[in-house]
Amino acid sequence: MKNLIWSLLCSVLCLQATLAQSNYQPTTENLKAREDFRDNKFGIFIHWGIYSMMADGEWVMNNKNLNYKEYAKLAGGFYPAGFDAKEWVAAVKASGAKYICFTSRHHDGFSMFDTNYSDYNIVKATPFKRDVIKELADECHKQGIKLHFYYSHIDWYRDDYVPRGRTGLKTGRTTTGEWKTYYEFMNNQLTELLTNYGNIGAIWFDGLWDQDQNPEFDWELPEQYALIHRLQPACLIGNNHHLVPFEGEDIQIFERDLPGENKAGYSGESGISVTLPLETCETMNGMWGYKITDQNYKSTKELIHYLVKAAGKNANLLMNIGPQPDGRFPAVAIERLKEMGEWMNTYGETIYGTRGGMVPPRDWGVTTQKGNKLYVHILNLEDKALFVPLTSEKIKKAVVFKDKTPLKFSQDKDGVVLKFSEVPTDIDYVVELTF
Ligand code: FHN
Repeated sequence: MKNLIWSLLCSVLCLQATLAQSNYQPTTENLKAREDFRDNKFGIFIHWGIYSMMADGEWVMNNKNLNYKEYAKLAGGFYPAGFDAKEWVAAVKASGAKYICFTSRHHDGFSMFDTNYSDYNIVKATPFKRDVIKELADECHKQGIKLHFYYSHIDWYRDDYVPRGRTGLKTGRTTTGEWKTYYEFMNNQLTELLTNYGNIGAIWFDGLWDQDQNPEFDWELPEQYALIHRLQPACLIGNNHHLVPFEGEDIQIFERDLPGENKAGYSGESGISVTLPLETCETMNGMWGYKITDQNYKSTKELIHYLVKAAGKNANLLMNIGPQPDGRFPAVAIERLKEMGEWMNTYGETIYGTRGGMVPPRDWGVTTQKGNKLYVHILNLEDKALFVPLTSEKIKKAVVFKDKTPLKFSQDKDGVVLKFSEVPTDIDYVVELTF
């Protein structure tokens, strides 16, 4: 039954979006931005809001059925004295990531920027009184990091997010308002976000799935998308609706899974776009927003493997950090960023600007490709030889990427065999093939 409702929802939503946006023609700037986005390969997601004070993730309001008026009191005590945009951006830059996607407003409805359309924001409702998005934007522009905004379509605080979806039902908010005012509110905020903070790389929507039991619901996305593209034609639109992209969207998003996989259960969509850039987001520990009890951080090796596997599937990795209530990144996160950056300093050439390689992912690893080079990323091999099923190109040269030492290989009609003097044990043993 659930599946039936879900497929019905998908059909209605896809139809709505397709009909109304069938004329979407991305501008030249937008097409260029898509390619730059693909080239960048690696971004950092930042989930930060007043929920960090509860130290139990960004869904705490819903999960603990917190009354919205009581929850709002967190704002009165929010003074993240350790927040320093310069330090954040420097730490991100050190990892080799090229962009940040920051939660401008999450499902709890609290705006992390100075907005004229709600006083429930970081400048007007907290003693901190600083527009962290302004500081972050200035610093990103200064340090050459692109800035993207996460924007929730859901609101567990306002009374005009109607009809109710399937979450935030016990926050005590009334539903006396009208969708029309909520829709205007969102568009006004999006206008602010795309007017007051310089060039923005992407708007990353989330929450459409909240209405999956209400398939008739019209989110009026086409007009919203048109507004964004009118304000900043190069700004990419992504929507984490867990469906194949709608017309008007510029990237396809996956959550906690590589394209084509669905271990986490958020990626049941029926296809992978062959034209749009792909991005998958993943947490560094197990939670998006700061959670004090979750110290279960993935190792640097696991994170590098995820990045490399994403690149091998032609996708970017958007890796998440949940800053602490004091405004600092957790120390472990900073350590991981640093170590990933060290790896990227050596191997970035095999990741940035590449596309998924002509040899599809295998159990042993993946390939990436740029120009006449194929990079064979060996992540998991217990042998001194590797068969690479590459038949379309004649290989002229094989070297170990890190020191360019020549590697023995043979090629016949079935593919290439690479021969090693020892079993490769590097985090990612990269072989560069020239064809
Ligand atoms: O509900 C959100 C969640 O809090 C987080 O923002 C993630 C990030 O992909 N998206 C939603 C769940 O799909």
